[in-house]
Amino acid sequence: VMMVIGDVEKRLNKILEKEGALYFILIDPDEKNCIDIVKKVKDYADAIIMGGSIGITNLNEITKEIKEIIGDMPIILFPGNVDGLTPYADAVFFMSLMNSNNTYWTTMAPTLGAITIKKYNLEAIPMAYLGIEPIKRTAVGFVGEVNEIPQRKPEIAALYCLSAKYFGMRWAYLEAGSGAEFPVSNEMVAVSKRLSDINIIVGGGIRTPEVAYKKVISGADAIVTGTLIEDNPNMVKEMRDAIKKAGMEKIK
Ligand code: 1GP
Repeated sequence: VMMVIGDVEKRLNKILEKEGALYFILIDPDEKNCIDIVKKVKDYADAIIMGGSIGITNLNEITKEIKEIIGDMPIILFPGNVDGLTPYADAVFFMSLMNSNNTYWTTMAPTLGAITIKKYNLEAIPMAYLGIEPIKRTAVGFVGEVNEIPQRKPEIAALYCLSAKYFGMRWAYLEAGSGAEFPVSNEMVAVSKRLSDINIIVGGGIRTPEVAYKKVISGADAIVTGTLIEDNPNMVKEMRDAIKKAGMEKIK
């Protein structure tokens, strides 16, 4: 069996081995000042992930511009739909919203997008995208028709992560939704990591370095922040420091 792992994923795994945790900054290309945000945060993220659930304007131009600013830091697309692809990125999270009620989001959107990914020569990184309570109150929960996983049932998230692993996915994203009132619980992160041992990304509603620190200690391999950095780019260093501190404690 050939494992097709490209440069971006290899590089992320290398950082994980050395530093124990990754920090991804989510940039919404529809945000008016996204270029200014990238300029402020470029030295602190391990990758820029790019996407949004509603509307995408000028993705090619914006991605080109961001690439010029960040140099060799990877841009990984986090597409909200089949139109969230551009050849100017390095990679794409090839994802199934596994707990959507609509097969468009579990399999049809990725299937329709697949040929574009090939044409654009993007590295596809296989990822389970899992919608966790309170995601229904956020844009992605609404658009993605998510059958949200209750926070009180961490073992359900863990089972999805194990299923994802058996499907050959190397990453799972526990998503509470952008701007969520509260993030995915530490316990849910812990059991998901323990059962599946694939790379666990945690995002949605993470607003403080302390919270990020605990997610990593619990087992998160990568932390995503979007809203926090849009609102307050000056937090980026503190966030990175907390994530890396927890990562180092985890691997020593
Ligand atoms: C959304 O998990 C990300 O996909 C980021 O969420 O905007 O709440 O940081 P926030």
